[in-house]
Amino acid sequence: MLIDLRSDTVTRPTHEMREAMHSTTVGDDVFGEDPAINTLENLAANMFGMENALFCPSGTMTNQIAIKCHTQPGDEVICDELSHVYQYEGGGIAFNSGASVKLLQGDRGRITASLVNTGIQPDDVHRPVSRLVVLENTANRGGGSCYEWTDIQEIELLCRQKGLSLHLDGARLFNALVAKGQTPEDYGKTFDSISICLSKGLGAPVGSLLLGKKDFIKRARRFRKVLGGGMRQAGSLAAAGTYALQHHVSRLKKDHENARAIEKALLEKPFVKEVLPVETNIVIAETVEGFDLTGFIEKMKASGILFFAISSNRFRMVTHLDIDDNMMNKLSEVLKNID
Ligand code: TLP
Repeated sequence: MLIDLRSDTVTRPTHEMREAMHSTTVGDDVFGEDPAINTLENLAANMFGMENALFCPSGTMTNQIAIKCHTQPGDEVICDELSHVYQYEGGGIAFNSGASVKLLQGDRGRITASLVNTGIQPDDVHRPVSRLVVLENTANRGGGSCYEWTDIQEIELLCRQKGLSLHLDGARLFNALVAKGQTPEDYGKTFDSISICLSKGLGAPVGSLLLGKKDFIKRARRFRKVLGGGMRQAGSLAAAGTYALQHHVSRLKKDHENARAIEKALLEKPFVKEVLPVETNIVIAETVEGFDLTGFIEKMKASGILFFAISSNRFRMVTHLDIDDNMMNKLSEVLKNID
């Protein structure tokens, strides 16, 4: 039995999801003629009360297209220093948009209106032009931390006052909605654009959606083509995404329970100094000084348990659809016997 906690991206489509993929009708999406993709885009746009949606191959692409649409070269993007858009998208903000980045030191990947305010550049020819704020919810490197709704509202208000656009990297937004009891409609009313991933906690094999106003998505569709992301008969992938949105949202609470159980088990280990408070499906733990993290990861791997170090003294475990109770029991047994 392999227990793969490296990421929630590793899930494989369930039998029912494969059935949905198999039985769908497809067409050429670059011509706007794939019925399954049109269905998925409409479903997501309606869910969030937003005008339109665009199906893309990845969350990196939806984020990068959004940043491209919101900015001009020389503009500045404001985000937390741990943000995926800055840390893990290959320098795409510079590469694709020619924009610079103002990094803020938030709390576990989350920023506040007052922090954003400190990051806004004065109107001065020497400075880049502050143009866009990007939030990430849940915050991956914050250990799956979630925003309080009031904090988001304050940031939105500031953006409106200062003429900044507001984008959400919602790769794991559904985890946040389930954990916090928030609604997609509230997010749809608040953000100028939202990226959601179908291929993480929701368990689809591929795909992300970019949501926004009609004109915005029209421009986004053009950039998707420029980046080579126009996918033709990709309706089977979209059918998996539709199935995921319809059947895999409420079950995320099970992943959150499993993550909390892992947190509890890790806190009992003397080599664990700290676990970032677990709010959703990501567990990030810090080890005590001098601990052989590489050796620990190797030993766990030998017992069939996979996960990554994210720095010399921190590791990450992510729960998901393919982690069942048997695996959780085995993980707990293995952990008990390891020092
Ligand atoms: N995150 C992956 C890795 O890239 C780190 C993971 O295993 O967690 N936004 C956030 C917050 C993400 O965590 C990710 C993927 C993305 C965007 C990008 O999604 P994809 O992989 O579809 O490009």
